[in-house]
Amino acid sequence: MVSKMFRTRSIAAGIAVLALGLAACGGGGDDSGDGATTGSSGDSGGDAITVGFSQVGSESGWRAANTKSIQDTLTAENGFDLSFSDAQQKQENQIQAIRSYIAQGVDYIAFSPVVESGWDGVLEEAKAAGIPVILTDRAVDSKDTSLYKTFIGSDFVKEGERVGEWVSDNLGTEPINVVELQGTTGSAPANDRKSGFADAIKGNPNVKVIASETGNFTRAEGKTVMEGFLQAYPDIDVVYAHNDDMGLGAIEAIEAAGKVPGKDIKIVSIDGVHDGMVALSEGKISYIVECNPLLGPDLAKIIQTLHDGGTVEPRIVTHDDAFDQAAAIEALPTRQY
Ligand code: GYE
Repeated sequence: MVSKMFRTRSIAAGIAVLALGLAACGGGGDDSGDGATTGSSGDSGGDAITVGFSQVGSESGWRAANTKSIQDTLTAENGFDLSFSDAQQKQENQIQAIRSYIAQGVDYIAFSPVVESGWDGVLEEAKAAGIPVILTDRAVDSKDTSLYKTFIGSDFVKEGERVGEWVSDNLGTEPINVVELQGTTGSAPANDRKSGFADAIKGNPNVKVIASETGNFTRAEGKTVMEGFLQAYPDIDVVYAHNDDMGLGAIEAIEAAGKVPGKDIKIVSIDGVHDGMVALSEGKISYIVECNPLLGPDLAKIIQTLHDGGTVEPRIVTHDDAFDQAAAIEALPTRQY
């Protein structure tokens, strides 16, 4: 269990001070939060480390797994007093939450920025208050990197590239029309997954992206955008969805239009959440590059390291796998999310 919880390989290299007293994390059991807008894991004794966490929202299966990982790890049992808030995909809600954590005087602030731009002001306020900030999952474009201690999360450009390479190698042996379902406009994963994919296919003239629109990382919007694509373009061969949920929405739209996902139109996506992996195992999705949402244990280690006076690398990249149908069938029984 413990080794699973700490499966992120690169973390060992990223953290200067190791051997942290977190072996018992994963005992979990604290289910404060559960979707509430704000919540604290409550009384955890005088010397608990107080952490304010501002989450993006609850837009996807990935996000649900990420929230659970954070809430299950930053528990009173593990020495933390967590205040958790859900910004419902709105930057102004995140800024407000961060300001309230500053006002409360928490020991640490962590957040997953919904978009990349527009954070300098509030990050400067946190810095002036002497509260270290940790970015989890998504990046900010602030030039002043002293505004945060580290950014832990996946390499989204690489994820897009891996999907693009797979499409180019496996489907681009003949001319194909691709439609792209982008993530939330202005978010790091949408920007990076788009550019990574575009880079990977640019050497193959067979692969053409004929339309690209945001589905905001949700199943419902992925479905609606795909319905529009199906009406506008009679000759779609491949859907590139920036996350599984939008791919699953696209499946619904394709089936409603009387076509067979995985045969008439192939789908490739990113995340590797349970429902996506099931669709992959059934052949409805053709390929998934994983994005690991289980950042809670690493976040706990980072905070504990800083708290003990240690230093952390400014960028910690998590490890992601990739799956085709056979790999999904094999992986599904033991997946944690
Ligand atoms: O891929 C998507 C979620 O930021 C990596 O956000 C995360 C993305 C994830 O909504 O499903």
